[in-house]
This record gives sequence, C-alpha cells and structure tokens, in this order.
Amino acid sequence: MLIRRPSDISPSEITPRRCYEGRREFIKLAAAGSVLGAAGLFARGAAAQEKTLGLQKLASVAKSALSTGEPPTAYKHVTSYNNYYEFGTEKDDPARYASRLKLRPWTVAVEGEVMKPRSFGIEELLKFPLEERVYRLRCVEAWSMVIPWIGFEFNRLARLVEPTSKAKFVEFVTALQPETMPGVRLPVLDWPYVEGLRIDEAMHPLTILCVGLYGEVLPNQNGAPVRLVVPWKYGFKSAKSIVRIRFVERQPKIAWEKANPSEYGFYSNVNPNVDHPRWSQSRERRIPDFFARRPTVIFNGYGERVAGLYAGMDLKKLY
Ligand SMILES: Nc1nc2c(c(=O)[nH]1)N[C@H]1C(S)=C(S)[C@@H](COP(=O)(O)O)O[C@H]1N2
Ligand SMILES: [Mo]
Repeated sequence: MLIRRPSDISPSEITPRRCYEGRREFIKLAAAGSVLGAAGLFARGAAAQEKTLGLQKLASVAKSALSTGEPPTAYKHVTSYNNYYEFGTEKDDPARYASRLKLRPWTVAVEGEVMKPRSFGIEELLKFPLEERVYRLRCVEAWSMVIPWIGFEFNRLARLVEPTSKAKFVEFVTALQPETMPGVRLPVLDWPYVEGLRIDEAMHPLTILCVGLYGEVLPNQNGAPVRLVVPWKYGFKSAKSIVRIRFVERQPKIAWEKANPSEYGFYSNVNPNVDHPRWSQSRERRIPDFFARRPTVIFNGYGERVAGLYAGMDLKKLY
C-alpha cells in the first residue's frame, strides 16, 4: 500500500489509562451492591457515559421506538474500526486520515426526477427533527456493531422535493476530495463512491439520513457530515459523506457492483441463506469480539418491517 502510517500514537500509550479507569469504576459499583448487579450497572453505565471525541453535541434529539434494545458497541470501536476506502482499505485508516476531510462549506444537491430540485446546506439538514436510532450494522465482511445513530427519515427530505412518477430509484453520490483522500489515488473503486436504493426502500421509515452518533455530530471516519443508514442491508449500502442525491428512472450502477458484480449486488439485503462467493454469511462477529460468532438474521433482524418490499422476488438471484 502507498499509504503513509504515522507511528506517533501507539496503542500501548492509550490502553493502560483506560483499563485503570474502567477498573476503578467497577470497584466503586461493586462496593455499592452485589457484584452481579454491579456488573449489569457497569455495562449500562459504560454506554451512557461513553467517552467521545468531544465533537459538537446535538441538542433535542428524540428517542426512537425503532431502536433495538441491544447494548451499543463502545464508541472507541465505532470510531476506530471503519470502512471508508477513500481514506485507505485498512480498518484503522479512516480514524488516522479522515480528519483531513474538508467539511465546510457542505451542500447536498437534490435533483433529477423531482418537481422542486434544490440543495440543502448541512446547517439546514441539522435542523430537521433529529432522532436517535440504535440500529445493528452488519458488514458484508461478516462483522457487526450496534450504533446509536442520530438522524431523520430520508422520506422527510424526499417529500420536500416532490419526486415525480418517473422516480423509481434514488442514487447517492459521495464526496470525492482527491487532496484530502489518500485512498482515491488507487483504483480500488470507480470513485466517487455511489450507492442506490429502489424508491420504496429509500422512502421506508427505517432508512435515515444520519448526521450524528452517540449524541454528537458524526466523526469524519463515520461519514461526516451526512450519510445514509439502511439497517437491513449490508453496511456498504450506507454511503458516507453524501454530496448529491438523484431521483432517477433507471437502477443506478453502484460502486461495489461495478467493481465486482458477481460478489456484490444492487439489493444487498442481509441474508444468511445467500453466501458471498468467498465466505459464508450465516454467522457474524460482533465487534470487538474476535472469535465468538452469532447467527446472522435475515434482513439483519428487520424482516418484520421490510420483507414485504421483496414479496415475490428471488433474493438468491437479486442479491
Ligand atoms: N463513501 C463511502 N461510504 C461507505 C464506505 C466507503 O468505503 N466509502 N464503506 C461502507 C461500508 S463497507 C460499511 S460496513 C459502512 C461502515 O460504516 P461505519 O464505519 O460508520 O461503521 O460504511 C459504508 N459506507
Ligand atoms: Mo461493509
């Protein structure tokens, strides 16, 4: 790889202090009650008082009934184990390099088959009524996380631009900043990274435009300042750092499908019954566990809400 790796932050400098603080907290709680009870409190307390990067806080965020009750993955893992290939293909590259991403000015142009094309400044997007949605994210690489995203339903934005009857699909085009993105010098994908959804998938209440996580604006490595989150599909459908949204008549060509059509399809619904040509999709590893594997659930567990979108479709062919 041609990617420069600064060696100034060694993990050993960070870890001991974290362990020490965690232990001290545990001892305090253990003194307050039974050890078992305290362990439960500790798990919940840890998520609530998670140390963050101290980015801008997002105010008046409603809790959503569409959240999973599963415990969120720790902030440090959510922000250090990432796929954002524009910044390199290693899991720690985005955390190292994405701070370079130029975030202002940032506008999202919304165009194509709509009555009222317009663009939205990021400041306007942050004024939409925000909700916290704790969703599972299942990567096509067979690992998963649980992330307290903050955002709003995509259909809210769509309604403002009034899609025409010709709008059958939505294309999401993401930022291409060659001067800040070391990864785009390599022809890993046909940059910019483009994703797409069928219009009914895009308008589904589970599909959100996401502007934050863990109470703060999005860290750059997670797709600042605005990204998509589509929780029943493999993670790569959730495009980061969106700059353009196009309502179109024909199914868009998405970046991963262009790169390798036999391995990645347009739909990419989480499906334990359809293996990737090079590995099984039946189980997944919940970050940060390395060995424990849990069964993958069809549509990532959101089947009750989304299976109807695919009635009559052969999901083995339309993977
Ligand atoms: N622009 C862009 N968006 C992207 C990617 C990418 O490389 N570039 N990776 C995708 C993949 S493979 C996954 S699993 C998720 C990861 O999101 P996270 O790092 O916030 O967990 O982002 C998706 N969105
Ligand atoms: Mo992924």
